[in-house]
Amino acid sequence: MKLSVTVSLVPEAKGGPFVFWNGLDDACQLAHQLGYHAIEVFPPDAEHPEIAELPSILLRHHLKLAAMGTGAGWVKHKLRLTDPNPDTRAKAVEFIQKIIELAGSLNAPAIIGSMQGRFEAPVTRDQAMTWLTEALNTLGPVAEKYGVPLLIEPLNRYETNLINTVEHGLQLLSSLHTKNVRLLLDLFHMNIEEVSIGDSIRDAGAAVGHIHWVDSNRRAATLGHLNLAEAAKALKDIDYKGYLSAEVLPLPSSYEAARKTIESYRNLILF
Ligand code: LER
Ligand code: MN
Repeated sequence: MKLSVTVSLVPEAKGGPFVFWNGLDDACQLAHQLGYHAIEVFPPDAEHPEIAELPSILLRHHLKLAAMGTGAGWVKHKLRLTDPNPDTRAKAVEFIQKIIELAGSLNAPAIIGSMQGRFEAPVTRDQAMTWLTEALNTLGPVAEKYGVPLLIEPLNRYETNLINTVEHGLQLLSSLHTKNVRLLLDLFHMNIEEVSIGDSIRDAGAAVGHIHWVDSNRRAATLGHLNLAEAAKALKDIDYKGYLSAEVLPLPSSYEAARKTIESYRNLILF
């Protein structure tokens, strides 16, 4: 398993669970110094000027891109894949497609979390799931051209009423034409929604494409009350080889959150 840390370039997401907020160079410098293999970037959109420098900044700091988030499509631009308005849905697909292409050109997958949206009457769950399925069937093959999967993240019930659990995620994956979509499992959301984090990871098995390595209170691993040893064992049981990414609050500071995560990785994963 490899270790990644999150960087937000989106001021509107302030207060969100991202470790670094002071630009890509600052984040990469600290990430490399602490021993991370990669960063996960949350950009405002694919055309953001700082993003143009991402390849050279990664090279300079000997880091890879682990994944790229698409959540700014919702937070900043109010786009969602299950919006009742067809124009908004089309713009949401286009927004995500550009991030898939950008991340894909750096061999990394894009993440669909909050962009899955939520349904409200008169839209039914079936209707929203049809729209989500159509979008994933369009976007999965785009990622495939770059040899990377597309990631869909189950979120807790306060953030979506569509994909909340591994079970929902696996049902969704089995209903798709594309076979290029994998699950992003976020321990914070799993702690709220799953019966057993370890068993759910084992159920997901080869469908796991990425992990948000975070504690129960969304602070860095070991700063909450999750049984991280159980999660680590389950990831070893399924022979997971992907990234554990610290999508955590910058508490007590960005540096400490990043350092605590490295410590948990050394004690639980490399152990
Ligand atoms: C949101 O709660 C989250 O976990 C992010 O990874 C999704 O965009
Ligand atoms: Mn997450």
